[in-house]
Formats: sequence, C-alpha cells, structure tokens
Amino acid sequence: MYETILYEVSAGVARITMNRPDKYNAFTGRMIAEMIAAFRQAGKDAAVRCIILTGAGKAFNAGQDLGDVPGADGHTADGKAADGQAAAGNHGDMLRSRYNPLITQIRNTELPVIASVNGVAAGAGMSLALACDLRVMSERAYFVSAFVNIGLVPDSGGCYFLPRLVGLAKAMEIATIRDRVTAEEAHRIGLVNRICSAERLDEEADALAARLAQLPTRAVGLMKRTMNRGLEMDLAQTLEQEAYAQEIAGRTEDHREGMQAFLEKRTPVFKGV
Ligand code: LHQ
Repeated sequence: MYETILYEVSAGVARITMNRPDKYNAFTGRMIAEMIAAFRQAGKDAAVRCIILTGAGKAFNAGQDLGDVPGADGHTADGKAADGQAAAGNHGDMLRSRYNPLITQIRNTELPVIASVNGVAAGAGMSLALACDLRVMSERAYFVSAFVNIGLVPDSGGCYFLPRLVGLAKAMEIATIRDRVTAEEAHRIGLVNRICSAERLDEEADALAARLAQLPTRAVGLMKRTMNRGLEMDLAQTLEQEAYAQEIAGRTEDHREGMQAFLEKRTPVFKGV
C-alpha cells in the first residue's frame, strides 16, 4: 500500500521506516502524504500503543528532496516535472500543504512517538526528529540544520522545537554557524534522550518502545496533549487542562488497574484503555 515508507506493527508498536535510502530518505510529496496516513493509521489502531519513526539505510532523513522542489511553474530547477503531488508555487504553500500537516499530525497523535535517529537528520529531517516525543540516536548520526546553506529558515517546527529544547542562543548557533551537532553533543545539550552504538540502535529503540507500550496509553496520550498545550498556556490555564485530562484519565480501566495493583502490592498490567 505504501511506496516510500515501510509500516509494520508488532507487539503494540508501529514502526514507520522512511524508505528512500539512495536519496537519504529525503522528502517528496508522496512520502509526506504516506507518512501522514501512517501516523493516522497508527493513531486509530487500538493495538498500537507506541510508534517508532526511523530511516532505511545510512540516513534518518535529509530534508526536502532538493531535486524535487517545484518552482512557480511546477517544475524543478533542472526543468523536470516535479513530484505529481507537488503544488506549483512558493515554499510557503509547500509547507502549508505538506510539511505543516505532517508535523501537526505527529503532535496530535496521542501516542508516544520515538525517533530512532539512525543517521544524518538534516533540514526538515532534523525538525521531524525534534517533533517526536523522544529521540534515541546512533553515535554515528548527527544533526545538520542545513537551511542556512540554501538561504532558508528552519521550518517544519524547527523554529519552535529547537529553541524550546536547547534555549534560544544555542538554537541560533545551531541554525547559523554550526556545520553539525554530533550525537554526543546532542545528548549533552538535551536534544536527544539516549545515544548508543549504531549496532545497538534498533535494540535500544525497541526496548524503549516496549516499555512505553506497556504504560497506560490513554494517560500517556493525555499527558502529551496537556504538556504540548502547557507550552503555550499560563499556569491557570494549564491547571485547568490538567483537571480536564485527569477527569478523562480517572475514568479509564488502566487507572482502576493501577490503583488496585498498588493496594494489592503487585505490578499493574495496563491494557491501554
Ligand atoms: C539528497 C538530499 C536531499 C536529494 C542527500 N535531496 N538528495 C521546505 C520547503 C520548501 C523548500 C525547501 O525545503 C524545505 C525543507 C527542507 O528540508 S530544506 C533543507 C533540505 N536539505 C538539505 O539542504 C540537506 C542537503 N543534504 C546535505 O547537506 C548532505 O547530503 C547531508 C549533510 C544530508 C549528508 O551529507 P553526506 O553524508 O556527505 O552525503 P551526500 O551529500 O553525499 O548525500 C548522499 C546522497 O544522498 C547523494 O546522492 P548521490 O546519488 O550523489 O550518492 C545526495 O545527492 C543525496 N541527498 N540529501 N535533501
């Protein structure tokens, strides 16, 4: 069904693999549309309680496929017809029609999303990794903002997530004068949660996903929603959002199970409902 990504579900975890390895998994319109569909599919599937996003081959994602950027006439810089789904027009329209819906879909999917950063994440590919909830990164991988090299501004949430994760000064440094951020530095400055050897990356991401998939999924989804909104709200509004979320969480079976397990001095078994 999908041509540019792989989608598989196993033991409560959906794995979405961007699969254009010869292009460093650079985005085309088709790939973005398929990724949006895959996140929606995972979000609707009651059997899925965590999502891993990763890339096939050497790279995580190199951002927009620079051979497939439509100009005002819908053709690429070298005169070829751009991707069938490309909107002719300006970059703003391209972001509005493709990238922004993808980032919004990831943030609105009420499941934990792990970026398993297997190789370079550049441009919108870096923003994509930052839009996920948790990041595990191979020691061989690195981030490149890249936008400045082609006279553009970080997009796809880059101007939102990067300063929130590392602070404004570091974000500006990374977006302007830095060639790359290594995995080791990314870990030190809080851009990623864990780093490990390239050989152990899948194992590490799978172990993390397995833990997340055993948590009370509704509560985790509600905390994702509430923390995201909390970034935009004052204390009074956040307190009210917490009360709202807790009202919903308080009615779940998993909440009852957690309470009962505590009283019975046993480990809770959450079902995600
Ligand atoms: C690629 C790409 C790529 C195509 C590597 N496209 N083929 C939004 C709205 C509108 C317009 C513009 O964009 C956006 C959002 C954005 O994402 S803008 C930023 C776009 N991305 C970039 O500018 C990054 C460009 N790539 C690079 O800087 C380097 O390739 C990185 C740092 C990712 C990797 O460097 P190396 O490890 O030295 O690999 P390489 O450069 O040799 O690339 C390997 C292959 O992948 C190569 O193909 P080839 O056939 O020669 O082996 C590249 O052409 C291809 N590739 N990125 N974005």
